[in-house]
Amino acid sequence: MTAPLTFSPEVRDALAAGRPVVALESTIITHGMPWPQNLDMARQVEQAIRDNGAVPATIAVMGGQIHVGMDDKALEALAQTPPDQAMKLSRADLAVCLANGRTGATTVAATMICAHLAGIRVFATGGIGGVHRGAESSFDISADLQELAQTPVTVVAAGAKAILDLPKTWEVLETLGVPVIAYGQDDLPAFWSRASGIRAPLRMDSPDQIAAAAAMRARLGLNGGQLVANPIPPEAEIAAEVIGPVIEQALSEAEAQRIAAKQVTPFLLQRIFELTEGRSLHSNIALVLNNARLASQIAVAMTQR
Ligand code: PSU
Repeated sequence: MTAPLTFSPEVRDALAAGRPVVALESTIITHGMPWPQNLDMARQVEQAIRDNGAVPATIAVMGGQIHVGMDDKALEALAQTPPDQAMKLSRADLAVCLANGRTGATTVAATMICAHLAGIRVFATGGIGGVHRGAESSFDISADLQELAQTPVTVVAAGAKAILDLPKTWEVLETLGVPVIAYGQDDLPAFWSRASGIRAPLRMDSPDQIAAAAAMRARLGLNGGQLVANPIPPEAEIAAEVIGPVIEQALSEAEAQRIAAKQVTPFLLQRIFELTEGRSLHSNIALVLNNARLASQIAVAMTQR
């Protein structure tokens, strides 16, 4: 019995030939960004990966299959799917979605599982999920953290999303034994902003070093992945003093409206988009593209080892 994987011809050929492939998630398309900017982002990210010498593999669940690599028609259909018609899939519900033949968008956690099943070692996204603010009473902690602890995929993100409790998120990752690697700076990035004021536990400055560390984890038999925290490009960042009060406002609205569980992150991202008149989305797209470029370079370095 093998996993229900359907590869695009391009991804299948690249994997068979040992060429670099970068996985991409689909929740960012269905739940993270509005139409039509989501489709535009998905296309641009795939192009950025090609421009950097790798093959993009966008992952989503449709018709009882995990699709690894999607053609433009499928990508457009997914981008047009309303959030309430696509399941937001994590480890807990991936099998249910497949068994019931429903459409599902993969979060960081589910994309890591699917990438690993497909033999893909690198994955680019925007920002991982983490410990939500107020988690001491809500217990809301993203399954992305646990997945990083158990599935051997290198995830390139601009840190965790700044709507979260970042210090607690880094503490949990440390407890889980996940290497958190700031790329090219000492500070951990904070999604829309380059600096968080929190020093990263690890720092690396080249894709080769990151590829070498992944290979060494495998040699040591260590489970789990690595998180590469790549700061947003300077020209696209929103200063922490500017985005901070906006995040606070969105959070208090979420609380007043009793938004909970899987709805929290999409609600906050949408409200911050409205409150910044689109600026947060522009930054989000810029950081995803930046992560796609670095992930491609890491994938290339991995195949050259
Ligand atoms: N990066 C973005 N936007 C997003 C996400 C990542 O720039 O919407 C998605 C990822 O799929 C991640 C999810 O796994 O947000 C986190 O959701 P939650 O906080 O509910 O675990």
